[in-house]
Amino acid sequence: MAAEPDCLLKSVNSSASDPHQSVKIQPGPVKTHEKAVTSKSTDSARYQREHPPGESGRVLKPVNSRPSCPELTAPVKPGSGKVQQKTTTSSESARKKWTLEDFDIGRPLGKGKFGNVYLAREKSTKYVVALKVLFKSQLQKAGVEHQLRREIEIQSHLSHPHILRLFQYFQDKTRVYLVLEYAPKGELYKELMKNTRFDERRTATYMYQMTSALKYCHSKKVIHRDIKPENLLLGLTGDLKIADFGWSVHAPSSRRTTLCGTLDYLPPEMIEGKLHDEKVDIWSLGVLCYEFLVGKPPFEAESNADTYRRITKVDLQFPRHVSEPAKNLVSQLLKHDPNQRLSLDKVLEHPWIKENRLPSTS
Ligand code: AK6
Repeated sequence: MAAEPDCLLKSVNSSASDPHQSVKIQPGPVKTHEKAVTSKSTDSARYQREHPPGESGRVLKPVNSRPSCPELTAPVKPGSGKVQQKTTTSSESARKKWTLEDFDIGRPLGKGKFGNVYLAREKSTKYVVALKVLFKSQLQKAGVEHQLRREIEIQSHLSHPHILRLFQYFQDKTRVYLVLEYAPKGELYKELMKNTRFDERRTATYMYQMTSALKYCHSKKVIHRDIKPENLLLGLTGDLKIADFGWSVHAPSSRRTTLCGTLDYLPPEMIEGKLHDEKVDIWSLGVLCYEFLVGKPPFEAESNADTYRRITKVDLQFPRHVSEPAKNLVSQLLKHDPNQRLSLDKVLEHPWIKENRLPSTS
């Protein structure tokens, strides 16, 4: 288990040389762990393009690339000893903290409530990332420091080809920086708007990728990923990446349905104030599949009250163009009783998914 990054944000009102401000550099090559996840990782391909063999020096590395190695996810306090990697090239590299100086900053990728996301490149490795800049004052005002800490803690335990990586975080006096995986093909909801809806092959492919990512999350006891289209990004090969917290990237007005988007994806048990578990994600998966196929979520209505009503009644209707096998899958996901919903394993094995999904590109 990684330590909670509890030193985060503490230096808001203290000096810039807060001794607890601690972010570490990972020495050694980054590509080794990519292969464990996927044989054709785009990150690893990019790494190889940008890091000729034999190049040494510090390399940006996922905080979560080694679940068995808690030191890699825990902040390192100055003076707490040397970094454990045998590949350490110098004590300087082991001690080096990330700062803004380590990055060339490029174009903005998105605006958010607490700050913006920029394309950025780590200077020494030329590794391209998305750098999210959050203002401590705004985080404090909104009372979300704890939420951010929790998100970082969760994220540090996740490593999956269809979940956006959090590589590192660091901070200065006024800001917190999240070093995130860059998803070159951008936001999925824009693709959906451009295309109105996706065909069954594309939908089945996304559904397979979502399901495998959710299965991974559930195996780590992480539930309720906010899986509406706004929170999904596309990698270099068009593969899907769950990039939660879309709300803090996009302005609320970036999409008409954003304000009621959370309602559209809520399962009956949450609306009805009942206890809920990981099966809420299976419901959301059904809503997502419908929205991909149809172009709008299944229970959309004029008012929130009407949406709630339609959800609790599971008032589900399909346009004629949706095939029977696709309807079969969505109907089995959108069951009022959480225990009646198809398991994630059965989603992966569903005939419509198996027949329509395109081979993995990630
Ligand atoms: C954008 C792109 C990449 C990257 C793991 C903030 C928070 C209070 C995240 C976050 C982890 C944490 C947070 C956000 C994300 C994103 C897009 C997604 O802000 N947490 C305040 C509490 C919690 O990911 N993820 O923000 S940022 C990115 C684009 C745009 C085009 N391509 N690739």
